[in-house]
Amino acid sequence: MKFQDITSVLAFAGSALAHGGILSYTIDGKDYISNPYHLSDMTTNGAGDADIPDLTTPSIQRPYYWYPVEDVESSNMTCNYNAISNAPDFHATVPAGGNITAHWTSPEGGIFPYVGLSWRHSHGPMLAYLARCPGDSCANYKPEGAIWFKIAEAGMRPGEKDMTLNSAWWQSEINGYAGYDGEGYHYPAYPEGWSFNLPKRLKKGAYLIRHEIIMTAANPAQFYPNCAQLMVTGEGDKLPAAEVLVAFPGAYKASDPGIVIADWAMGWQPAEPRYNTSDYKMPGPKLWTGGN
Ligand SMILES: [Cu+2]
Repeated sequence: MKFQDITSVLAFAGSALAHGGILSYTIDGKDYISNPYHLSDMTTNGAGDADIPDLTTPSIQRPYYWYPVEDVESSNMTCNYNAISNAPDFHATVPAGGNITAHWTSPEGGIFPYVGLSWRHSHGPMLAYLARCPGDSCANYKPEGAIWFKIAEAGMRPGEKDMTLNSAWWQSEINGYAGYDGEGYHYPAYPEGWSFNLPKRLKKGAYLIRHEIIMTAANPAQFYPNCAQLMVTGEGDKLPAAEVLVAFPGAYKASDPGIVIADWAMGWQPAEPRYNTSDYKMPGPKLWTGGN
């Protein structure tokens, strides 16, 4: 079996099984546990002694479900299943310009141990948006309407010319996609995650941060939005103008070129020649750089 054949099989299995979300955040040097739904899925499927998060631990994260959103018009595009944090007033404090790192995991699907494994998808972008919460807190706030602005995105890696390859994507490289050494797949135990800094001059206040992975090796594409609560400090004075704000749902169409890149999907290689390109069009609005 050639390497390409092996990765094709893995991509196929992964598309069906390997869902997930953000397992933890590191924000301004401090770790925050996530808030996943459906731990019963994990225990009934035999998570055993795996290190399952304790959902009574206060989390900055809005709860999420392992399974993807597959309809860009779904209200679950906003913040996954749109529940309220188990600690509504809990925000991660971070100065404007401070660092945000998100660690993804794929704990579902019969691959053991569940917790602490790396993300299992590879193709497609990672994006991050902010929405300002009203008043001084995101507690119980339901984000609706055109309030989101994009602050970070990561698609294909520089120099990559074939978007059908796992290794062409930051999603794969950053999150520790499996390496195959001839005997088996080796997943890093705790990938370093996706890291970026907030805009340096972002106005202080309470924000929801919405990270998103889009898995494009399927049609429909799979969306994995995760939201968490931030309290931004500092003396920044910048916010984007209303015309660059987008809504979720609403920011994407299923037919957007960066979302449907699709028939080669599920690993049926060789891909059509049109996918041998570095020309990937990132979905959503332009990055907002006014706060830098
Ligand atoms: Cu999946």
